[in-house]
Amino acid sequence: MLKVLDTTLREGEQAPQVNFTVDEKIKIAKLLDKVGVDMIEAGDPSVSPKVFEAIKRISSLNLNAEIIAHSLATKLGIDKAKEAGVDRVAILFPTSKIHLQDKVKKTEDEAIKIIEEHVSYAKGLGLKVRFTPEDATRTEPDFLIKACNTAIKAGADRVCFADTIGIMQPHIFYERARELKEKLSGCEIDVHCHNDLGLALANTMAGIRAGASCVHVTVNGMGERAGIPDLAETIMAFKILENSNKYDIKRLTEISSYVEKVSGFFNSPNKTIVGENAFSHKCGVHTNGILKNPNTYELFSPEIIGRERKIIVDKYTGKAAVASKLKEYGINADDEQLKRIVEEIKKIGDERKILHTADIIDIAEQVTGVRSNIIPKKVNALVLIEAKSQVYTSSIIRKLRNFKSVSRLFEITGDYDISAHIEVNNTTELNNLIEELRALPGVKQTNTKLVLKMYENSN
Ligand code: HCA
Ligand code: CU
Repeated sequence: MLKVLDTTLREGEQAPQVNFTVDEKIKIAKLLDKVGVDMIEAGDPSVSPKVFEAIKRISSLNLNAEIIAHSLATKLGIDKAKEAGVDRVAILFPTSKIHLQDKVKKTEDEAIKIIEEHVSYAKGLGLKVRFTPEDATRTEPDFLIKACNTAIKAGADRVCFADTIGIMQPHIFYERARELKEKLSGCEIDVHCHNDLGLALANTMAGIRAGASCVHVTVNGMGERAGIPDLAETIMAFKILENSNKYDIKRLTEISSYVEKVSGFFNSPNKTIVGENAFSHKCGVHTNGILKNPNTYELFSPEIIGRERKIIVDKYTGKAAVASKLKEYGINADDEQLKRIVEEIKKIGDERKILHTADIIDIAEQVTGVRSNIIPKKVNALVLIEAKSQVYTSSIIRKLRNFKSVSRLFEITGDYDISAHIEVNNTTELNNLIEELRALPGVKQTNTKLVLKMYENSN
């Protein structure tokens, strides 16, 4: 059975500027467990006392997932993993010529001895062991097999085929992983693919085809450099392409947002599955199709992961989408009026960038001659935020950028440091959001101004 290993707390925290608190790590581990991931790589306990503490506390939570500590091939590191109470230690030692010669300055024979010694040591402490030959994809195949077999003989029951610098492409990765699977008879293989050329998930899928039984991911794809496959996209690829229904896909957005919020590492709008635009349709040709049958342009329905499809109205939009938007606002327009409304919308789109709901309503009122008493469906507010004196305003800004309902942020002078423009669906949501903003680390106090009317300057 295919397994997912999430390493947000180890590889993910290796992303620039990402540092989780112990409590945040515990919450992430619990959320991952609810998604149903099979293994959680909770960190390398030798990195710092807090990393150690987090691993120890996560190990004691009795989650369903197997808890793993990462470690270099040192007895001290392995002892710490044992002390942290994990189920398994993942021992890392490089095997490629460049890493052996230029980084750790060891010969191949010395490497074999180190691997043998440390895997048996960990096994002797009663830990399950995964061996990761670092830079495996650049390792000469015969030596890779030799190093892995050494680890297996010494007690490792999993080895990880790591594409440490993201150099692979699917057909080559498939062949290499298959060779490994065949020659390491019986041993389970993990794949850990870096995204330096954007091929991490493609290589990962090829690895599965080749017989790997566990794939490494992080929430939002965080990690060193360009990171590794994203948890949500990997699980959805399993579901859609491999028919795997093992994981709770409704929780993918929740965990992605939480990790965005506490890491300050935010997703681009076009990010697969969890990105703001992942289910938006804009061009008239597309929206026309979508409104008739969503399968025309959707691989799967956003509802299955608890998201909503969005129809964007602007100069690319055709009559069908505008008519459906007007219907949403309770506005009636006949065919001729609809044509004129679309023309006006196109004009605005050509003049400036973003078309707001108020613009569409305004145009519809002018064209139909009927004044609609439309109360804006959304609640807008300006939240003024004061930062604690020892905190950088920019670090709060970074966190605020991850709240989907925060549309604009200003650093300001005066009694407050930040002004955040927020748009939510109702006052309950507003209340919840303000509570969340107040609870953000570094925020001293907030002051909220409700927006009654909003005007956009057209020049
Ligand atoms: C690292 C190396 C690693 C290890 C992968 C693994 C890699 O950053 O410490 O243990 O499976 O990419 O080689 O992440
Ligand atoms: Cu890595």
